[in-house]
Amino acid sequence: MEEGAAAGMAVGLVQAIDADIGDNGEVSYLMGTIIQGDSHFTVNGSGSVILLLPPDRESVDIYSFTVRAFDNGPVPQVSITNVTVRITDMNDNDPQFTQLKYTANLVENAAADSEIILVSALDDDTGNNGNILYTIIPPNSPATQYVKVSSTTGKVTVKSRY
Ligand SMILES: [Ca+2]
Ligand SMILES: [Ca+2]
Ligand SMILES: [Ca+2]
Repeated sequence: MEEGAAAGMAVGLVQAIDADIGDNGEVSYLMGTIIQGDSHFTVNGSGSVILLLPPDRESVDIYSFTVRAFDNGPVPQVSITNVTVRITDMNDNDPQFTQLKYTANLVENAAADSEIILVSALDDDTGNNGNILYTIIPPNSPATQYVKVSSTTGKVTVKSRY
């Protein structure tokens, strides 16, 4: 399931089969113990796994817990199963530069492609959601006559000799 899902949502159904008839075969469910993660989920009597709190993948990306199935017989028979919920990423984090401000010195007449500075940003999301591209803004700013930035590495270099 994706992070950002609303609390109260049913994310799955656990079902056990009991071959007995009548009360002896009527199955109910209870939340068991948490193996991994915390109490973001519960299970109702009919076996629906319910989300209690919106998950944050950057905090916890896998939840694992047991669910108990028991019949309605005078001496209930019990069975336990493991449930694992994997949280997939939503793009809910902005990239953050590792410094608020970068300062560089450059000798005059520096050759084209000389490195001026390396800027770097981090993004807590995964995959494309955390993939960072660098660009100079606004794209037509006077600086772009003289400097360029590698969109993938953040390396700022001299575009043409000053
Ligand atoms: Ca998040
Ligand atoms: Ca995320
Ligand atoms: Ca992001």
